Amino acid sequence: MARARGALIVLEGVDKAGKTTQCARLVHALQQSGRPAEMMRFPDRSTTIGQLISAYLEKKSDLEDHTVHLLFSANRWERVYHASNNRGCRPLMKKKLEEGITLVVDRYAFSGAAFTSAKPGFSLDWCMKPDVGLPKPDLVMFLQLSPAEAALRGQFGEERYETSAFQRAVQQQFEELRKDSTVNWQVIDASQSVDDVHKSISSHSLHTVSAAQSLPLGEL
Ligand code: DGP
Repeated sequence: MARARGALIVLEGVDKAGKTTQCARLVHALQQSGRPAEMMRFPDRSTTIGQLISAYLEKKSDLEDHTVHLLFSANRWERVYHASNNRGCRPLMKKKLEEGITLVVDRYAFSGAAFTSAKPGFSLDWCMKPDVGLPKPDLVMFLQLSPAEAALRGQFGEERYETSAFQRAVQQQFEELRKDSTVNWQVIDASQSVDDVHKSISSHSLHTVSAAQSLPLGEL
């Protein structure tokens, strides 16, 4: 009998919403309850494409906006399938899900669309196109935090995009994206304590992990 697949769970939100902390806590909680789980994050700066993105974000290089958008998307695609001619590479997203491992992903295609469409001259529709065909998350939790509250959590760093004005524009684009009812969005109030946010995220995730076992993995 085929093994039940793992769930694809994504956390999205503006910078400082607590995504990385919550992804790590969720993976730990799932593992503690006997459910195999691993964390992934995008951009994955460890690959060749990821290094180009990292240099761009750190403002060590400048790239044309369409070009960098496609690089972010390519960085997701390269982590989806196993590159069979690449010796020693790790089994990737699709294989892990098929092996029954739940993947908890820190940012995905929705960040891609929200961040690029926050720039002048980019439509959400165009921005989603390069990610069409990627595995569709079973659950996308949006950590809701106003840009004003995010700013109180500390200064933005030196990376590109880390300004309050740009983050406000990103937030608006996420609001548009959340209108897509074909995606299982859940909004989580990220202004609560870390423990309360975790409880909320865990409860949505446990439900999703069980439900995903009997559902085929969709495509964006
Ligand atoms: P992080 O490593 O999670 O701090 O993300 C790095 C920055 O890159 C953050 O400001 C969000 C932004 N970002 C993440 N994914 C994408 C994407 O696909 N496209 C664009 N343009 N920006 C992205």
